[in-house]
Amino acid sequence: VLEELRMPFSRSMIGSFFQEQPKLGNQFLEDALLQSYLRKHLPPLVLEQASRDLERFGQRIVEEINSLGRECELTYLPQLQQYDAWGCRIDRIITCPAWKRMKELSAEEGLIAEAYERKYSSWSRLIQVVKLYLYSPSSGLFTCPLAMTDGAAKVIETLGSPVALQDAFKHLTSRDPNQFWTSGQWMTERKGGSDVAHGTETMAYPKPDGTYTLHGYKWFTSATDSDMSLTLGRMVDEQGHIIQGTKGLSLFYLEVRDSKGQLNGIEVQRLKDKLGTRQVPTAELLLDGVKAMRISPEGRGVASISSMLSITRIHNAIFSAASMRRIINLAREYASKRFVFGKLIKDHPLHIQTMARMEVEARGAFLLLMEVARLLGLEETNMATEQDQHLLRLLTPIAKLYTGKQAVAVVSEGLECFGGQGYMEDTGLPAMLRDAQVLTIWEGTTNILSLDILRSVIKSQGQVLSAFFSAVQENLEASSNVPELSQPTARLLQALQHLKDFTQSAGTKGSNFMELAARDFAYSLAKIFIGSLLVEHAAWAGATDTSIYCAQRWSEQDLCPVNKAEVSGCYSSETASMDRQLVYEKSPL
Ligand code: UCC
Ligand code: FAD
Repeated sequence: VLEELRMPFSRSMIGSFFQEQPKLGNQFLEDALLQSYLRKHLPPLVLEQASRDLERFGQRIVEEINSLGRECELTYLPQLQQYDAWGCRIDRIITCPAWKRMKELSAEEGLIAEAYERKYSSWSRLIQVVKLYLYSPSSGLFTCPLAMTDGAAKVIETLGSPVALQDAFKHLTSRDPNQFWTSGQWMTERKGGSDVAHGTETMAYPKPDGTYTLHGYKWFTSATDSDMSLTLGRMVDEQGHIIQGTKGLSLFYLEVRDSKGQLNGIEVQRLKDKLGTRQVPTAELLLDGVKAMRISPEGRGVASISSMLSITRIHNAIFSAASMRRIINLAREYASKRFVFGKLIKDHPLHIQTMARMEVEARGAFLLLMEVARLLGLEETNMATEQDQHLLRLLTPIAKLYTGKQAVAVVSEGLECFGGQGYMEDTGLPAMLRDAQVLTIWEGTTNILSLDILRSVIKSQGQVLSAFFSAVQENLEASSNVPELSQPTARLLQALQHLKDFTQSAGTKGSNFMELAARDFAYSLAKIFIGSLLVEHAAWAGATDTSIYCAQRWSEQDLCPVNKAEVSGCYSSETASMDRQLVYEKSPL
């Protein structure tokens, strides 16, 4: 009675209603598409073993890893201590204990090792990708150094594991936390992160013992607490001559510290103040006599580091797909707890329509990621056909650019699903949006990757496109016995035909035309390919009705934007000139 008489909001009472918060469940068990994908593709024995490990890992994420991930942003952000008490330059990057624990845990879980041990033959890569997919949103961005570590291991393997790099390879792929190394990837300089060939001012001076010293300034170096790095430098010959452009660049291996723990000719000038990825130390580095080993043939720096770029771009797609999945799963949880206008939000059809649209995007991104991982696994075990190899080359930039953009949109929509709470820092949700924004920038911006797609088409003399057309066709053939899939299949086939027509006519229109079409072309490739994967998955006898529904929804969008834009004359020189006038109206430039 006394309780009833007390006024709410009096003295220490702060109201009686408290919203139940969304809880993180085992992300492996909650992911219906992931489970059905694995059931569809993995051989039974691999499926059994992998599922057991993934379920265990999913639980470890809930019980241990997720809070460590939050700690990486909350405890203290990376700091740079440039001097010790006595004025000596030490350039120590201080990271929090949780960040260090992530490194140990990554080794324990074999997050890199899994892919290189190849215990499950070609499926090892896919299983590693799935583990990283579960881990990413809880990793406190530790997947950033892991991406580069994986990329460095891949470069060494691609170079044929030269003796001088075998030790580094062992460290990068170790399961022993005391032995495990992470790697950096130092490409970007002040003049250019996209145009690396003209932006690289770092000079590499040969020494009599065959090694080099590097002098330059690296403008962005992430996870600078790493043990080693791969970097680009311009070779200086004995007469002091250099070669400008890409032909002057070589690839170098360096260890960040020597055996006494002293920095190897490196000064950390400052840590970057970033919108997101705040847990990751990203530094500007002065290279002043860094001891390094050239690991590519002279002038083959960009070509040699491209195998690292391929891996890190796939990691970018992992983070993108995983961020979408995580925000949807949390929003789904929340919608079953938040009660408004007389019912739970999950019972408001408009809210569920919003979430269903996010779900379609997330499923599409996931299947594209899995396809890239599957193809990579085949390539790494010498089981890839020529078509598989061409397809992998093409799908890697497509997956990076498309899923990165999707992630920003879906995570943003996801925050809105929590109303005002989605904007509150202590929910952890805003960090997801801040972090997602980087996915379209680092590892190549959307435009640069669109141009990379053209590079792959030109270099293969169109073979990557032939592989693409064949693969889409094969994916769609799977649906012939499923009447509910006839309409999406017909739409996708029509879009494919438009794309074929476009590529044929584009061949006669010159490089300026294709450059202007590059982004729409990339989006068309992405939309059609993802659509074909959704259809192929839905046609599987074990798939659910929702898979069919998802393929139907996907196919309702404009699947070939490049076609419509071309018809409207968007890639003509007149349009380019009008674009310029529009953007720079009233500006003196
Ligand atoms: O941002 C960075 C790290 C962030 C932290 C890690 C996060 C990982 C995600 C984790 C999620 C949590 S590191 C910096 C990333 N930077 C970039 O991505 C650079 C973007 N710019 C480009 O991609 C440009 O297109 C360049 C640098 C590749 C352009 O260089 P060039 O030298 O002007 O290009 P060329 O002349 O066309 O190519 C030189 C050679 C050619 O080989 P050859 O001579 O045999 O014909 C190309 O075919 O390199 C080859 N090549 C490639 N090969 C170029 N790109 C590729 C490719 N993608 N694949 C295969
Ligand atoms: P620019 O190349 O100057 O591009 C500016 C704009 O111009 C972009 O929108 C781009 O799309 C557009 N553009 C450029 N060229 C063309 C073209 N030909 N056609 C059409 N559009 C074009 N780099 C590293 O090497 N190592 C790292 O560890 C690293 N970590 C990073 C961490 C963070 C948080 C960030 C934000 C960046 C990091 N980077 C790193 C740098 C990153 O890779 C570059 O910022 C990125 O590649 C873009 O290069 P840029 O900044 O020089 O932009």
